[in-house]
Amino acid sequence: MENSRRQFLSGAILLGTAPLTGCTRDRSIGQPILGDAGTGGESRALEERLETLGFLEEDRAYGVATGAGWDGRLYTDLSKLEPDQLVTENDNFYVRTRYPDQLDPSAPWSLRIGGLVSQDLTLSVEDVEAVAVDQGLHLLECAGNFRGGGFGLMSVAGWTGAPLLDLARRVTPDPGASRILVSGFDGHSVPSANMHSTPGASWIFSPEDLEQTGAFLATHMNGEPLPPDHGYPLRLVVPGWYGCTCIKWVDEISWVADDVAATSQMIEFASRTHQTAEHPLARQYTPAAIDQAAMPVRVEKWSTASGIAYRVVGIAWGGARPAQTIEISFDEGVSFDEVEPLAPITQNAHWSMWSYLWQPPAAGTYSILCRADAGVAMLRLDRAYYLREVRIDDV
Ligand SMILES: Nc1nc2c(c(=O)[nH]1)N[C@H]1C(S)=C(S)[C@@H](COP(=O)(O)O)O[C@H]1N2
Ligand SMILES: [Mo]
Repeated sequence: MENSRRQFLSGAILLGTAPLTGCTRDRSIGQPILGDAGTGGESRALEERLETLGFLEEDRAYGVATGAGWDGRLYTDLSKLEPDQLVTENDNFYVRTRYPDQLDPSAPWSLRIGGLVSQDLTLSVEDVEAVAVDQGLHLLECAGNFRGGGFGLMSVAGWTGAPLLDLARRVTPDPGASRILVSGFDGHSVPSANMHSTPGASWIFSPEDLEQTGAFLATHMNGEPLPPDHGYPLRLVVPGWYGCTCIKWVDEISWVADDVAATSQMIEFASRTHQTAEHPLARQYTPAAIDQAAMPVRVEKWSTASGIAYRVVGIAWGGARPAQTIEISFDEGVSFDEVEPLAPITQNAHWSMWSYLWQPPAAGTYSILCRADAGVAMLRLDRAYYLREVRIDDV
């Protein structure tokens, strides 16, 4: 580390960036830093942005909804992210499963709260809206996010919603009822061409899961009513957990017994949520939480006084608390160097941005990998899940 740090520092001097004042190792990604070389210093050294390089083997059309039903998709273009533009607009927010053609958006909606309870309760959307509050920015990521799709099954929005646990507790559960099933409409006339075979979108949570994550039933997204494809009129958001738990078109909250069977959705997503097996019982599932993750979102090519330089811009997300450092590797993880945080945020409910000034030693194809500080849970980073490749022709 000492060695690569020195190399980085000499590289920074070569590029004429500002000295890395205040750049100590004990700050968090996303915390404000005085004298951050990622802003003023860089812009002085980097004269003109010549182009933005695409990543290899990523080939989607971004920002357009395609397909229908379960196979309907929209991939968000993450290359456009800026520290002051972290929120994804509604029509650019990723879609996994489009509005069910068997639903009628103008028909009245009812939410049934029942199961093992003394008496069921039915709420209207207006009843939920009456207790919905601003929930802040939260990231959603599909557990099946993948390289070919530019990892674009991931977006951030500002949400309004009602705490799920408060709604569930409007009824009185029976003594044996200790878990909560959230279920959504899942009827599509067109069957899925590929993996999705089992209809029924539902997930079972413990009250503690719902409490700790602050899970809420969303009514609005970025200040607008939920768009049809995003679960209109009610959808679950489980902050910090994979999208497969964030049931759309929610019509039922049900108290269930502790030994209840896992739902087909939980079994279908068992490997993608990193379960050790397709467990038969709901209580055997570990939280479908997103570990600390990080990846580049674009590689910019710049001219400088002394030639060509590259600026890698990336994001960090997931994890229970902000990582202290994010490091980047261009040699299949042999050596790593620390990136510079770009924008201050105070929490890690969504992504934060970083940048890295890069002088590739030679033309060629480079794989880019990231990691966080040792001791942080980062299962997908450990597995090189977010590997991206870039081709450099000019150094
Ligand atoms: N009813 C229903 N809810 C669902 C799904 C579904 O197929 N049906 N897909 C889930 C998955 S896998 C993901 S990643 C998120 C996607 O939410 P979005 O399309 O609003 O981004 O919705 C979840 N909720
Ligand atoms: Mo997903």
